[in-house]
Amino acid sequence: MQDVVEKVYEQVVARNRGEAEFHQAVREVLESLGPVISKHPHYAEDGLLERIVEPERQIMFRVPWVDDAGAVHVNRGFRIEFNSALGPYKGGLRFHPSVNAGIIKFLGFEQIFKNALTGQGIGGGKGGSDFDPHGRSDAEVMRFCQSFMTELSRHIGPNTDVPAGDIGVGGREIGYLFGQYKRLRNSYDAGVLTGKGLAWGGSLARTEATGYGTVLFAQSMLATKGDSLEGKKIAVSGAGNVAIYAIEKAQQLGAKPITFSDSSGYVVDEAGVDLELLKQVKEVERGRVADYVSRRPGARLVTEGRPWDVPVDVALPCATQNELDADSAASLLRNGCAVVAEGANMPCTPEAIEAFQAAGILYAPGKASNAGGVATSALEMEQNAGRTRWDFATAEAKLTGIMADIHDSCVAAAETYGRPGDYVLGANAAGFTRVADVMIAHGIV
Ligand code: NDP
Ligand code: 2IT
Repeated sequence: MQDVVEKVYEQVVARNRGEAEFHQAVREVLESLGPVISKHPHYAEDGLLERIVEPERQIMFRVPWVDDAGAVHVNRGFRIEFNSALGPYKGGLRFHPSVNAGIIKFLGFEQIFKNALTGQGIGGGKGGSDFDPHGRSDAEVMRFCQSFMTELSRHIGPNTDVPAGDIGVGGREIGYLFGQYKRLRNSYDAGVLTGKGLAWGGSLARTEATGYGTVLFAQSMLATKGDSLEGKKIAVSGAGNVAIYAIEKAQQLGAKPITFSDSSGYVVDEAGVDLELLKQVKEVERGRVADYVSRRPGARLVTEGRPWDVPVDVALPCATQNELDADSAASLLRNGCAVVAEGANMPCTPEAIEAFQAAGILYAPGKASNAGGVATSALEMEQNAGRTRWDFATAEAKLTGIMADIHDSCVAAAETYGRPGDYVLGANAAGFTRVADVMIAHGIV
């Protein structure tokens, strides 16, 4: 790392003790900025780097709620409003027991550059809670969401901060959150949340957008080599929103996804994933991956490890951070995997990324390849503001165009800064310069 960015990184570590994921996300961006700052030294002036790594505002709050048996639980809620240079803070809410300030900060930091890459008017933020929705009844989830929103509602608004879903937060949770927001504010601000139901302000294609976008990005990368996804075997991790729609788009493009996973293990289905069954098990029944295997002859469940030992051409990590490490990368490379596109946020460890780049395979960082979700959220905001609703084809065509533009701006930035084909440098440089230029225009704020 260059001296100037190294100093900023050291300050981040000293100031945010113990927040390993935040350090990791900052390091990855700052490491890319060396060539950018060498070419344009003004980006290191006026404390710009020091400002960009410091959230504009961090909110942490108590979330008390009562379970079905009458017992009181106290969770912790977070909203980190990281950067509003480009527009209202925008980013999801994650409900998972592993959530803490460092996790939300890493996600919020990534979101700044991801949102910038979309070319839309959205700043970066993230939030969530250490609440675990698994095994909770609808009524418990509703009471939790209502308590969470009772505090969050003071801080958000269609022009201020616009949350959406992430791990553990889908259509059901967004519904309960919106219901409580509307009640507290006495105002039908559809644009305050995205990922809404189609009957009350949601956008067609938002549910599909992240997974679809990730696969479209992989397809664009392959196209630079005169290749495509047609006939390729794919390993997908996760079995949630992103994984399911990555599988769907991959199948539409003639590829063959053969794995998926959740925290109980992974499934290998050499015949190709039965998507209708997977949706039934995960979206309708909220079941475990074992429920798929019990109904699908030929599929097997592996309860140890991750799907990266399965021989495939393409890997799409779509579960969570640091789920693909150096050993997994070595195993994918040994088996001839030539494309990795991140559907999750920061799923590959720095060592895994290094291995992919050293091997010269196509590797896309999540802030570029999974940006389709937030991009379609911004399209939802646009429809809400215009009190209109587009059909599926219109929304999907816009998503496809945005993903192609993100791909092309990563390629162009990687070339500008002297490392053609390096999507990490390309994504960080293109995202950073867009935010940085606007921060400079806004003065020292
Ligand atoms: P979901 O909650 O719908 O699904 C998450 C999936 O990943 C589940 O199968 C879950 O299994 C698994 N998973 C989560 N945490 C772990 C863990 N610690 N260990 C093993 N498995 C785990 O979330 P999404 O699909 O929305 O999100 C997946 C990833 O994509 C996240 O990194 C998220 O930040 C990212 N993302 C999401 C976007 C969106 O629009 N939803 C947009 C861009 C990125 P289990 O149920 O057993 O926990
Ligand atoms: O990580 C992400 O980009 C998301 N969870 C989606 C955020 C959004 O506001 O749609």
